[in-house]
Amino acid sequence: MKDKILKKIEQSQKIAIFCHEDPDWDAIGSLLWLWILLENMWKNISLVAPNKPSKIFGFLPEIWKIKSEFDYWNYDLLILVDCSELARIGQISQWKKEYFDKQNIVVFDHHKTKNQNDSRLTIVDFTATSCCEVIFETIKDIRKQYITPQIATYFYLGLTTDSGNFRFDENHERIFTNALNLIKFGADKKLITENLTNSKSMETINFFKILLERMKKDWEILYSYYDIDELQKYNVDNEQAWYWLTVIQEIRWPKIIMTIRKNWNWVKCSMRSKNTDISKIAESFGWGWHIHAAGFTLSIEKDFETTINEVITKINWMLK
Ligand SMILES: [Mn+2]
Repeated sequence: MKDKILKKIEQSQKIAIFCHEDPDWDAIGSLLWLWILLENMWKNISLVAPNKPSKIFGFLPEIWKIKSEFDYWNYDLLILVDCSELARIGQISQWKKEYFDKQNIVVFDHHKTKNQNDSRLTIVDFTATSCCEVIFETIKDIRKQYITPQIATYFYLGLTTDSGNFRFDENHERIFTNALNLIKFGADKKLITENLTNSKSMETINFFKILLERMKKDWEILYSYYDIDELQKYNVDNEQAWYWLTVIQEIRWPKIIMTIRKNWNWVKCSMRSKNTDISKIAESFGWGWHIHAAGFTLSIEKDFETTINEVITKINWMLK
């Protein structure tokens, strides 16, 4: 399959690459490495993220190449990274479902999905910590020559962030072997540490303070919430607001920590856990992902507060 997929990419001339909504580091790394590689092959490439990437990616020289619009032209190939389902690329796929039915689609992913589409060429390994790891393992033996230091840096980006800086309960031997190999390929670890870990803006910390003040404990769950309309006031975006979740993960007791975010008539819940399989909880809401990082979206029936209470009660009940 690896060789078949790589040949398909090599034989295509006009290619569009998509990642999921609210792109994270892994999604951005998975998009940009392909751009660097394919542009070197003189191909015609479009990079698409359903919404504008966060300011935190600003230090990456190629970030401006990622667009939030798609032209629906004739492409030889579409590639999905860090997601397998078209629903994850949001409005772009929902407006013109029939367009996507007719396209050749390749998928690189590490999320558990219910609706596997067999007509696509897919490499989905949900035991992998990141999509960057999936792509790196796909090419490292059979297309070694593709991995430039810049590309190795992008892979390292996905590897380190999706593993919570090598803290999560993953396959340690696999992830450290991949990290070491990426360093050998020239990955710039210093660039990533300086711009990713030690680079929070004061606005990010001020918003973090708001989320701390709202933080609530309900039996096994520790959570906080915000309305995306508030972000503008604090001059932060969703990815910066995410900082809350990374810090709170360091508290010992809760089984689950959760960020609850209101977007118009929708509530998006992102969960993290240490020893509890939360992918099953997310599945019960019709979504999924990983054992220790999962999420789901649901519509608001009454109001934001009622929805929060219903979600927390349901999850606590499932934990019993
Ligand atoms: Mn990922």
